[in-house]
Amino acid sequence: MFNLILFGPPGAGKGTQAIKIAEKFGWKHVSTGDILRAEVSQGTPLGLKVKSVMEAGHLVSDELLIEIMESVFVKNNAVNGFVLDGFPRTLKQAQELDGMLHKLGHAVTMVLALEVNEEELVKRLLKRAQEQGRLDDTEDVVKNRLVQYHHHTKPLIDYYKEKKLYQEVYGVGSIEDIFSQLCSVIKT
Ligand code: B4P
Repeated sequence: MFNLILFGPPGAGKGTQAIKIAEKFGWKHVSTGDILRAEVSQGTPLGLKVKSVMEAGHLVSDELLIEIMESVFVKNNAVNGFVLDGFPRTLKQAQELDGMLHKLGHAVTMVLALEVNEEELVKRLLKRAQEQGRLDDTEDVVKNRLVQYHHHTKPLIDYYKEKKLYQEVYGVGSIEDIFSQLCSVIKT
């Protein structure tokens, strides 16, 4: 089973590229951001719990994310690959993911990071705010999401570099060009 983590700061294009990769390789796309947003819009108990956290641009607790991912793996035990988009985002989540996959007899296959400068990230997210009105795309919240990324998520680069799983692709340019670069480094 191919377990690809698509990694990068908010706005790097993870969601955009994850959908295309999952379609091309026939893998299951799992976006923890999408899962959480669906809970919020349906007003479930989980959604009510995480709404204000997400709107402030903070990370949802590791415990909740781990619970969500455990159920994703249970429900999708017949797939031949995963594209994980937005998970893991903390060291604790990364360690728990290793444990979950290990129990299933699997492991992370590769971590592909989209490298995008901060000016471009802010530009993209503010554009999306105008187009889609996502509540966590306002200027202050975007800044906070970037702070959270630097503080909690960026350290995962070293974690995966040590495991020799980490690879970077330049994430500025056309969506199609970036997609073909990503595909060229995915060796199935
Ligand atoms: P996510 O939904 O994962 O939000 P994100 O990091 O901003 O990534 P997204 O997928 O939206 O951006 P993308 O780069 O695709 O998370 C939202 C929130 O959920 C978090 O802040 C947190 O609160 C919570 N959460 C989720 N997972 C969590 C976890 N594991 N632990 C704790 N909390 C968690 O796209 C950005 C924009 O750029 C789009 O408009 C796109 O069209 C555009 N774009 C893409 N590629 C482009 C290109 N090449 N050129 C120009 N624009 C491009």
